[in-house]
Amino acid sequence: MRATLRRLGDVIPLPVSVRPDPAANFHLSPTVSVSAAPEAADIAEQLAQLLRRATGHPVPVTRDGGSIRILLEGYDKNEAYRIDITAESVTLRAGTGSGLFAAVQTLRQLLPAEAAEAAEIEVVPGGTIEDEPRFAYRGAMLDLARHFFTPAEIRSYIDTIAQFKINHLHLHLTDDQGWRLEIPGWPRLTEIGGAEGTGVDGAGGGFLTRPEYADLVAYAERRFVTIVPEIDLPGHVNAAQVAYPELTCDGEPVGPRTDAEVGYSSLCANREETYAFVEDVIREVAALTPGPFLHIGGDEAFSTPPEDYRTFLTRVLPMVGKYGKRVVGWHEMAAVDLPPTAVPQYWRVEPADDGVARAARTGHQVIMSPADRSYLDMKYDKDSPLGLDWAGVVGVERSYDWDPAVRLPGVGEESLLGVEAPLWSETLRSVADIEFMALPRLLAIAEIGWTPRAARDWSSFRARLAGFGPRWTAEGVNFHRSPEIDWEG
Ligand code: NGO
Repeated sequence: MRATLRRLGDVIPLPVSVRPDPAANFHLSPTVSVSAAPEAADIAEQLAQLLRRATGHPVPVTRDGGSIRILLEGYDKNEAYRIDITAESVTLRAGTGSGLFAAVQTLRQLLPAEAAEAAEIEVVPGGTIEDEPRFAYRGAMLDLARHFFTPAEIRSYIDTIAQFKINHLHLHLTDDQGWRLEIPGWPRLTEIGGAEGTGVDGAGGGFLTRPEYADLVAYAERRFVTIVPEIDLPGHVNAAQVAYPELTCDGEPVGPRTDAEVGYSSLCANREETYAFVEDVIREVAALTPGPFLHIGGDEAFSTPPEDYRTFLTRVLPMVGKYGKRVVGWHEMAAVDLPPTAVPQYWRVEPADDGVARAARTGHQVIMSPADRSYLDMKYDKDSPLGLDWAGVVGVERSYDWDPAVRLPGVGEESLLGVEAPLWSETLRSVADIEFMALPRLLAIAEIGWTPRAARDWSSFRARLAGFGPRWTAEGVNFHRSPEIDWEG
């Protein structure tokens, strides 16, 4: 690999302010060390591990006096941080753990990719970075229903997204093909809905036990990622109805499905059994989830008559609040009057009068995930071996060159909670497949969510992205070598 000194601004997402000082490069000597107060000790250890891997040096962690210092002070704004790099020291400063974690992710990108490179360049570029996010919510979504990914595979995706300051992982846990989270009192959901062969084309199978889910939440929390669980209702419920035929309107059994059709299944809005089931599920998922959000789906309920859809949501939306969570739902949910804190997630390609702008006018915050820009499961081009193309093909420039605050009339900057990049798994089977679809487009969505609009520019992004080629190659990451990028190395 060709070793080149990184420039201070070679970071994705691009920081708000970058002031290089080439006379002040910091030397990664064998005695490099990290210090932090006890409250930031875990972040210090995470940084030390990155440094050990990047340099091969021992990198001890101490309470104070390290050549790299982590200070929990100043910048009381959530996730804001500052990094000062001089010839003598590196200082990371933030008023919150999330800010310090963000600072570590920035510094990580300025380190050599591996020890062999470190032996050649030996320095981190000097200067000062000051930074804070544009949006509070920067999300990625993984579909566990169409293809189940194991806890280890999900952890790997958490590691990937956290590097780019994505701070929410939305898990699509249930759909027509499978049910992927254990729910007390409803064992057949996962015994049947998580059995071998429950996935598109019968691939895979599996589900998360409650301890496994709790471990994932904790793993994500250590990386300042909040898990957002989704139980898709009232449509996309065939797996639940296979397990419990009493959840259909006529009580007749239905067969398992491994095709990728949508819109054929629905819970029955006029049966009390429906609400007993939904309340059990929402209560259990809320109890397992420390984060503030619970996603109830609401999309593509084509076989739920509109009146029943309203009846259903009017009963179910308050349940989420009752168990202490803020409800998120796909934009179809905005057809009904929403509780004040409810968050519609917009995934449409063409604007339509679907209530999202009306919700924004009445003070609701919106998550933007337009499929033609932010869906990581769309093909890159017509020859992509994986992915779908119903929203068109989405190359890297297309995923980067749009702005969420002007996407939908009536939904401006102040109405946005943030952006999310969903990854649906109809065509995916492995971590290598996830990486291939997410990298590099996830970085485009990450930068849209973090960097101020005025500072963003495709040619700058394209040039910074090129530098990840050698890094990902060294790490064995299966990224898509998009022809729009002049990959280095
Ligand atoms: C749609 C649909 C999903 C599909 C996905 C594939 C939403 C919100 N519902 O997005 O069921 O898996 O497209 O791209």
